[in-house]
Amino acid sequence: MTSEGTAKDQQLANFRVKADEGNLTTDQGIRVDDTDNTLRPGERGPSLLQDFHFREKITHFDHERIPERVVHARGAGAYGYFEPYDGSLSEFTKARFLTTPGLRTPVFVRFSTVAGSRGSADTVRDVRGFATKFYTDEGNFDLVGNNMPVFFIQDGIKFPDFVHAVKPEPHNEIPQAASAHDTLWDFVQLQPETMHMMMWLMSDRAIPRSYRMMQGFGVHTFRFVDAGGRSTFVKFHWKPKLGIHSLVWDETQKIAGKDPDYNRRDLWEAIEGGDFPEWELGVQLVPEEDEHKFDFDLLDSTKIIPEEEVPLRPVGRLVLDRNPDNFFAETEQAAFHIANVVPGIDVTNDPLLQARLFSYLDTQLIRLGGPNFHQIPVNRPVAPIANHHRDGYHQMFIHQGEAAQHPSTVLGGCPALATDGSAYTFYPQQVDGRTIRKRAESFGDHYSQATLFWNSMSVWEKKHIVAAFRFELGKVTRSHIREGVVRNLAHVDHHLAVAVAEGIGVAPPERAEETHKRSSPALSQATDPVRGVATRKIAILAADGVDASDVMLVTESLGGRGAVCEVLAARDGAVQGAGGERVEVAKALTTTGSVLYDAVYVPGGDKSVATLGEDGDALHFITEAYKHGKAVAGSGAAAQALLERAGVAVPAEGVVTGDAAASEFTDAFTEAVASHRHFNRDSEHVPA
Ligand code: HDD
Repeated sequence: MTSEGTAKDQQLANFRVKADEGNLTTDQGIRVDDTDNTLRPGERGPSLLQDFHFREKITHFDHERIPERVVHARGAGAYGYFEPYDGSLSEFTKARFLTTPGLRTPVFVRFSTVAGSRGSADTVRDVRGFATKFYTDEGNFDLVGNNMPVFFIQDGIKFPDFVHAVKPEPHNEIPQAASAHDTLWDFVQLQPETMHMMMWLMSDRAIPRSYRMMQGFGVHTFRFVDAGGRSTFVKFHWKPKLGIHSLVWDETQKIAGKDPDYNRRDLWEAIEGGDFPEWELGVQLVPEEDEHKFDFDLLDSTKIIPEEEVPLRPVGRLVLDRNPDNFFAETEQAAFHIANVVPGIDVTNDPLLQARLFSYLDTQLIRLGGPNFHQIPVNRPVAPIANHHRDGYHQMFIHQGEAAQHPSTVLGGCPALATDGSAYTFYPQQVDGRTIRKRAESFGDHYSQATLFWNSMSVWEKKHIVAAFRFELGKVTRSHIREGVVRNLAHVDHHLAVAVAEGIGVAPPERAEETHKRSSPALSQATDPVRGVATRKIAILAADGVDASDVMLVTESLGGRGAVCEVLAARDGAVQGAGGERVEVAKALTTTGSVLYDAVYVPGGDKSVATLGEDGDALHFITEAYKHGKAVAGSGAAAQALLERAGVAVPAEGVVTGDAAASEFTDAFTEAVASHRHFNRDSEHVPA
């Protein structure tokens, strides 16, 4: 993609190095005429130490890796911009990038999984990171959030324990990128504060269909500060324009093998194709004086503020419109830090947040090899930098001047302190108390919001959650850990605890505990009103003799509404239509799978349908798509019979049959795809 010409793009342009021009040289600029043979005395002699090109090439290669992130190692990033809708937020914050209508602030966003190594699969059950660096004209603001609004622990001092628990076990480094093992669940049973987050992790939120289809949350309560110094508590939310959609657990495990880069590829291809992903930023605002009006503590990151209690206020939009030029230089070297705040935004006493204020800078120092990582192009602010920080590993700036200190007459008092009100000032919070290691009592309720989440789920969401608990705990080898988790679940919901216990060979809790009946509809993916076929992938199964006009009608109709239609056949190349037409094949069936598509269509053409009926890959493709709740369509009697042979119920929700030339058919198929999945149509087929 071409750059949008933001200040950040102009800055980055100075660092781009073209790989497709000039002569091959060493790092010293000396031209090289042979990079395939080491220097040696005689054709069969030993390699010589004086071969500087060979030594330099190998040395550089040996040093190519940097330590991967200790968490969130696996990720994908993109550039774009943020634009506020209007200036109305200036009542609460003086942050210019949030309050200047029409001001486009360049951003870099990195999405990630948490537990897996850098080379692990994208579609594992995990939290997703959603980290945004705003290159504002007042300095960088990093909103380092996740796709879930709460966290596992309340105090950051527990973070190493939690991460050690979820990472592969230390003796054999198994399992990779998976929470289904003893140490994680042992931590969970012993730390009931994890329960709310575990509900989110066992829900479909942990297996997003796409980074473009997931929410983001700042998680903590932050502060806004207005021009007059008044503070308001704020929670940040990102809502995806394409709706909040997830995969199916069975599907994710198969995708992990068929396309481990599934989410990364999806983001890359959408941006390359001009389908720029978009989110709306919303905020929940709580006046300072209302701090204690909730039945939970605003400083407790294991709690949400239900949207029904404090509605979301839309602020602006985030658009990602450019892929990085180089993964390592940009995405891998991107360094986020929760302490990167700009005037108008401040932190709170949330003990999880406070720990993060230390951890992120510390981790970048080891990961990026010294204190000058802010000079790496992706991390550089577009706001000017001027200070007396000097030297250090990888210093890229050539600082001029005969002094590096403040105060200094040699430098004439420069750089000058900002005394005109433009400097960052901390909110003058009153702090008083005795030094103590103690959690506030207001952090003591670990179950009510886990129950709230459970109560808010639709039937199919509840089924998926039960199935997830059963899967995860089914892999736990120690029975006392399984029992401990069920005991915790009994405080969340009796039916949930019983359903999980029954699946994992644990005695179900006998007595139902008293739990509340409140719910928050905004928590359910089933109530998400956003629907659409844009960028959805539709597989068209074909063989020689296919009705080419069916293929064309569906491709034009759904393609015209933004879907991506691909013809799949036994072999790559092309198939011949019933009328002799050439129908291009996008992929051979053996190189792909139903799990990589959102819907499947079988066009008419008796010979084509008969051939597909003989093809195990094609039949499996249809059966599996149906099992995963996807839209399935067929044109003509033969195609309908083929669907039925593959186990598809006709009629059923999300199953469309009929004449491709009829607008009712394409409209119904469009509607079925737009609904994302059809989990209600046949519970026997739904993996629950
Ligand atoms: Fe963290 C990375 C999000 C708690 C310590 N974290 C990291 C990233 C995200 C988050 C999205 C990846 C950024 C990127 O793409 O480079 N972390 C969160 C959220 C948390 C949270 C939403 C809770 C609300 N994190 C948290 C705690 C600690 C850390 C409590 C330590 C006390 N996180 C780190 C880290 C990482 C990191 C070790 C690893 C790599 C990095 O920072 O740059 O410093």
